Amino acid sequence: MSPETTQPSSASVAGDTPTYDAIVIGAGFGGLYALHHLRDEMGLSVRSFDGASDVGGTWWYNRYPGARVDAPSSPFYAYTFSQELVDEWEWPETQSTQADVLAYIEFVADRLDLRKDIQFDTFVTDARYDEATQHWTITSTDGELARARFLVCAIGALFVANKPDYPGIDDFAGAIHHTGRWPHEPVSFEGKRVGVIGTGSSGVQTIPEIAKTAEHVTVFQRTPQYALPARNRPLPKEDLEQYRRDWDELRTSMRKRGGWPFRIEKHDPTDHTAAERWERFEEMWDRGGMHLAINSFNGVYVNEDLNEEISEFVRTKIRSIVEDPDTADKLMPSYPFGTKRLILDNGYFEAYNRDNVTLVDLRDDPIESFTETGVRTAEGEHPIDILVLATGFDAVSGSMLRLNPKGRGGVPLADKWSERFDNNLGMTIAGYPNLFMIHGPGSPGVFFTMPLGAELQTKWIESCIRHLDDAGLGAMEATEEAEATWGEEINAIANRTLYPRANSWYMGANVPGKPRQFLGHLIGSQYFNRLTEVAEGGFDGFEFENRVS
Ligand code: N01
Repeated sequence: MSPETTQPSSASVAGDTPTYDAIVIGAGFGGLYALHHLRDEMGLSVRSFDGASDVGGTWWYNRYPGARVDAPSSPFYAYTFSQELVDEWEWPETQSTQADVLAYIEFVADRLDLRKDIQFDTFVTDARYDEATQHWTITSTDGELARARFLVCAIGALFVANKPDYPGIDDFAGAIHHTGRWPHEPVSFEGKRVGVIGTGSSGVQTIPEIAKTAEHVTVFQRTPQYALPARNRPLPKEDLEQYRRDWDELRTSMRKRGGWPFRIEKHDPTDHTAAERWERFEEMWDRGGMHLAINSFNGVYVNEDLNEEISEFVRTKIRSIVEDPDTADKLMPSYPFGTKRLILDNGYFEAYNRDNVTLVDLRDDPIESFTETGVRTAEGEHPIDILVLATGFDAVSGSMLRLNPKGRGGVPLADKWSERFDNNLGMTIAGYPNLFMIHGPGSPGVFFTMPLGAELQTKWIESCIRHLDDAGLGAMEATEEAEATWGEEINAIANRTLYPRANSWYMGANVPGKPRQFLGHLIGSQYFNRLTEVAEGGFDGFEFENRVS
């Protein structure tokens, strides 16, 4: 599909720079909803920009073989605001593929006529706030793009690729593909020796797919992972019809239950013997998806003993699937279950039973360097033709730091965030008036269903804009005191759980030198109630400025 770039319809011009009420950066789930809502529901002039050639955001970039939503998704990993969209889209499987999610996003863009207000192939490299005019100006490498009163950064929680800098990696003569920047033309693994570094969600999804055609796959694993069987299956038509009929109610449940509509079956572990608990683990494993984590027993993420029991249960499962005991040993995870992103697998552990898949445990046999033709580890050479980097992202804060907006006094965000990602409500930053983040640090982001989270955050942006306009005000920004309190709240919630025990990207631990700070709000329902309370209570924790013009 070729992207459309039209001239904006309702902008004014200051000097040579088109000026809007709002600029949205990003045309993924978050940015598209923000464009629709601010433009169509609020009547604002809005211009969107995206570095990609079409809509989709994460789903435009992450097109590696095997890419799927890492949750049982259909039809809930989608927009919830429109019954028409729910009625018109057919989801074929319970765990949607990347291609299906992207097709859905393209359908929504068509249906809401969004592309006419998006400038594609335009990577925004800078954003500056002008205190005198209370406007943001954004630029690309080609020069000034636009100005607006409000800047919405929907630039992706998982966007900035994390690339390892092993000695000699640039000397490797074969193709290198990062899962988060996968080529749009097909990549053939037929007859190729493939090295895969990384065994997070992306690696676990792609390794079994690549192994189907490659001559050989060598997996370089730094940390073994818990992965649960996805049990993906066709979504029965009658289930989809039922969801459509119950949509209003389901949507309300999603809002209250962490983004998914299903009631959690609350079992107290102390009401059961160890044998009964094990039996229930088996039942949840057979059901597949996230059931083991969310429906087995209360307290999986806080109760160390229960967590160790589930951890051992999954280790037992891995041992029962992987035939070679030495390989199985290397695959044994040791951190608390669920404290790195839980992974849904479609044949990952089984892939190690193939003759053409080898596992290198980097804890015992670290990578020393790359050569033109392969990887040299402590124990020897691994010749490869193609290198796949499934090494993740500088998550959540990375894309804001790459944009590095300049706020009051021209202060770059990178200065403010050099040691902590201070912000208020995961959406606003002291010193950066009228700038809003979707899925920023300290918001539920990946811990909630992201399309619904973006809808609810955008509704809050609406209440901010209405508050300003109703009172004749020009700008609002978080106070530093509110940021400090918010940071303490986020940490307090995380510290009540086992999450901080793992070296995860949730903690910023995957990127060398990144401040160690829990990056999300773990209780989505509480978070969104809080947004409503702040708006209805007159925006405690914010400062306001009169409008200058
Ligand atoms: O990235 P990851 P991902 N040398 O950071 C390893 C979402 N997602 O792309 O664990 C060697 O999880 C790293 O090792 P370690 C999902 O939320 C969504 O897989 O840090 N190895 C790890 O094994 C997910 O959580 C969908 O020790 C290195 C791997 O690379 C998030 O994206 C689909 C290394 C990175 O795992 C990120 O997943 C897929 C190095 N220098 C993903 N650096 C959906 O469908 C890193 N690693 C929505």
